[in-house]
Amino acid sequence: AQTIHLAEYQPPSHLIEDVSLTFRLDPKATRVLSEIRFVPNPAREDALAGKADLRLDGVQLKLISAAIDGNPVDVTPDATGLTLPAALLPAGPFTWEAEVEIAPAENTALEGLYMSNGMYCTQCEAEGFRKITYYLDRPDVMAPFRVRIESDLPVLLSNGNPVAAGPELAEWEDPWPKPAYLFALVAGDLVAHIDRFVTRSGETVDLNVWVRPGDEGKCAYAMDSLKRAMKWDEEVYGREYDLDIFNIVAVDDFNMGAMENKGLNIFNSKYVLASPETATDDDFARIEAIIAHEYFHNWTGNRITCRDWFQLCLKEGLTVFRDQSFSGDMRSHAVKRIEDVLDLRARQFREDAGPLAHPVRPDHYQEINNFYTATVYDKGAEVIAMLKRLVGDDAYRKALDLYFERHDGEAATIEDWLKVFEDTTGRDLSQFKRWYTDAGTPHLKVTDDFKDGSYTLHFEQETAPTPGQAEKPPRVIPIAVGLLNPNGDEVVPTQMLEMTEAKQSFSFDGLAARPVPSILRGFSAPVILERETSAEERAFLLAHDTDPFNRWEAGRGLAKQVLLRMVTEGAAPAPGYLSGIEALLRDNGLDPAFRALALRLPSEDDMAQTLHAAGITPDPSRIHAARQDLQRALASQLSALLPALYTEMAVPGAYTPDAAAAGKRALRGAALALLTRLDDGATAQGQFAKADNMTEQLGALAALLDIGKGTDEVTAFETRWRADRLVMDKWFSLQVLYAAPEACAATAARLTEHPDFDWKNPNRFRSVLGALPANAAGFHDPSGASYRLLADWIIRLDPLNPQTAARMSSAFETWARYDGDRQDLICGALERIRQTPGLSRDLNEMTARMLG
Ligand code: B3K
Ligand code: ZN
Repeated sequence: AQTIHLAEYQPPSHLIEDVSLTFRLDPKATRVLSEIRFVPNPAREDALAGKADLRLDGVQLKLISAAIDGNPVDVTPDATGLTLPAALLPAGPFTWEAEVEIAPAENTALEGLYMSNGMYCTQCEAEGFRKITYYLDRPDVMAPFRVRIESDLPVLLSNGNPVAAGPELAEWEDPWPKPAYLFALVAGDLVAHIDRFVTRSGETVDLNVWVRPGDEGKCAYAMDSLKRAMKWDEEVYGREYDLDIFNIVAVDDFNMGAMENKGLNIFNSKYVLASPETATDDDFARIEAIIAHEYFHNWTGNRITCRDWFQLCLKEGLTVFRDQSFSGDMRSHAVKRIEDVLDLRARQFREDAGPLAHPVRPDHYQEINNFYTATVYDKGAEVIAMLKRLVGDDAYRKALDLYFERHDGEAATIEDWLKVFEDTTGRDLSQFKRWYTDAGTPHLKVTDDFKDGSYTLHFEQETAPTPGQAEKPPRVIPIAVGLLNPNGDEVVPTQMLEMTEAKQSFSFDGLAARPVPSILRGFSAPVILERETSAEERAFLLAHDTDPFNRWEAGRGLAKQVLLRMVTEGAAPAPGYLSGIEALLRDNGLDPAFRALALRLPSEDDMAQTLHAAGITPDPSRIHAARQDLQRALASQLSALLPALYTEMAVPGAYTPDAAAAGKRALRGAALALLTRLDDGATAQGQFAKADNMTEQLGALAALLDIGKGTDEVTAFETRWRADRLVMDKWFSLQVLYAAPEACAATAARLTEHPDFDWKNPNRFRSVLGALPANAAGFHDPSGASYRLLADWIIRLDPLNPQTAARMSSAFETWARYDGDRQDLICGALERIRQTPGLSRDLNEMTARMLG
């Protein structure tokens, strides 16, 4: 396959002044009529001189007819598009008209125009529009669109504002120039949950959340989140909405979470539909975050878009950073930060440490869909958070104002983005830019000394080579540091140290005694901190640190130390850790959500990563056993406290999804998981039987499955929820997640035989085959059965849906961590995928990168 390079960027030969599309919808033979006004690009001399061919993208299209300025032209498309030779093109602007035929009902890749439960919908990012008609399908070509939809379906939607409607007809006009990847169309038998929003400047916007009949009762939270996001963007970023109407549509068959199409966001129904009975607290929080994320794209992504797909982090990193700030404002910044860092380490650090490592701004790809990654999204957000820490809040806001003013209506680059910060602050950001161009997670080694009242921290940064990048020059690292007195008081409040050298020291004078340092507060940079820290010092920080992130981090570090010694030396759980956690749990002044996080042990995959980084080959079965032992030790340490905590954290009254109630339920759920190990599941069985919300019902079921019980509850759950697709996804996934290691593959295989295992639905596919790698000991069972099962299913899915198949294959990215037998088994599975005839470009690239 062809590799595309950032360095080879060329402006398009032509620009587009406007686009008019007509859709005659039919499942097997939809006709798409396009009328596109092209002009030679003034930035391309060859085009101005009439010497540039016009190459249009087009994939799986049946060309019916084509004309230029009304004169029929005879062109022969190939597999990826068609070329209009320069000789055929008028000197100035001209109109291209084409009629093509496509078959949405046969589109299983869920890219382009496809059908889901009788409803038509689209997904065009990144390059799906070329499956709809011939076009310059690249983000730097922006145009206003007019769309006419002809269909007998009752609801017909597209981007922008509605301009005409008639029997079996609707017309939409989007005045804001946009790239084709933001195009959307929806047609179906849908009902709306409606509301309105008045913008800061007094414009009324109609808001609709469109769902299948029967789901109307599950839209309120999505709508409420949308209105809060709209208000927040006005208040915090000064950004108002810019159309008369904003539509959100929930679709059951969707490759990812959601899509920010202009004025017509399309969502995986999982991130829209919620009721207390069917959605957990985590579901509610994710809905709030994703609704906000897609809405925020209206400015960061749509009004200002990306010049090319290498700049993906320009919109994604920034929009993730914005949605994280929003959720923090809506809930708790401390808790949100811990959750985000947990996620970053679990997915992005893991990616950065393996064969799929790539820069936040990659410089080459074969299939762009393979680069919607934790690195581009989550590390992309971290880079912006660091930039904000370095320049300060006021300068950040000024830079953003300039960004919106300078680049509105444009397709921009990371260089443009950094330039607005350089222009507003006068800083030189050339070294900072390495965060965008260099892959890998820096390791930050710290030592310290104390002499004559002066305390010095010595830092050393080092980043291991990543694929294609051997040299890693030092980066700018903002290190937030505070110092505590041995009595627990803070002597030096948080300071932002700015490290720019490979080795650098910072001193603090006038101290009466040797302080205890609290380093990298708030996780001020996405690095791996390495410092020899005694268990006593961690316990001290767990008890006294004023920075909530580092307080949590101290407990985390202790837990890892304890687990590590349990795994490698068969040591008993250290009493210092157990009592430290107990003291924290007993502190009623602490947010329950925070306490719940402190009680959560590092995941098995996290421990495997930690062991590997320490030069020890991880054995997933031993990690699993040690983690189970530690849970039991925690349960017995806390045996006096747990029943009280469980009762105290009960939330009286009707369920509400707010952060305070959710935090109490989280702590109650964590207490239940431990209590279940003491009372043989009695409390969990009781909770399961009478829970009036999904958080408590699912929490009880998970607690039971984790101790090898819950058979009756699994059946009862299925009977009750069989008709609810989203709840059944949870049912499928929980059984795989909590299966005993040796039974995991068989459990997953059995579930794939279930009559409701509709493997063509990505949510259902992920609920079983995505849960398999999430059960670390089960996935890495020495028999290799899980590796084989996952590979079988990836091979089966690939011809239908390459995007989802390729994404699932990254479960194998950690093969190099493990022992020789497991390496052979994993690489064997990957090799088998790679050798499959007719493999997609997506999977071909993924397997090649993983196998090297
Ligand atoms: N921009 C979309 C992701 C598109 C993925 C294409 N493979 C959702 C988002 O990040 O908001
Ligand atoms: Zn996004």
